[in-house]
Amino acid sequence: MQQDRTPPDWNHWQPTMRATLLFIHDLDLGRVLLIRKKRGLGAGKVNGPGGKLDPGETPAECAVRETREELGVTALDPAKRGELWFQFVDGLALYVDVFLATRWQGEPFETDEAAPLWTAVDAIPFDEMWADDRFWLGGMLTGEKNFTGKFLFDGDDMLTNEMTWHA
Ligand code: 6OG
Repeated sequence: MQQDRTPPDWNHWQPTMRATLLFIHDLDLGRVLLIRKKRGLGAGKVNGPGGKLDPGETPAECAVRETREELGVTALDPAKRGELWFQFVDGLALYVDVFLATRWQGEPFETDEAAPLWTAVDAIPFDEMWADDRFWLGGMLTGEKNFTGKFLFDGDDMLTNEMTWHA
């Protein structure tokens, strides 16, 4: 278990928890569906919908389920675009699969977990988001490449970052 502020040896890194994020990109209107998260890890922040994997479900199933639970919207074409490796100095090692969808059913509504925020792609409120998001969210929405991001966090503070983009 990691207890210090030196970056982990990513070659031998093992997650202790798996989760997902899903971003619905409305290509017609140039907007992305974000949330203001009301509870769980990152409560109060703006993020995409998502959450922890349930036993037996695939990451894509988790991403669709969480988006439906949090916003009442069903993503129809989720495609994996990236993965995020988060080591927290308190020991949490969180692996997150990131999905992008461009087709969906339903109008988002507020739930106990989240409030929907349709946001112009050129006006994403990075100051209200986890610090890693500015390293990959814009690039994912405006480019074709997939990404891997590896980050060391102390609570809300990002201590190190490593980004790779690949075809
Ligand atoms: P629940 O507590 O909702 O699952 N998450 C992060 N997302 C970003 N963009 N950056 C981080 O930096 C994050 N740490 C966690 C992944 C946790 C949710 O919070 C996201 C999941 O969707 C450290 O079950």
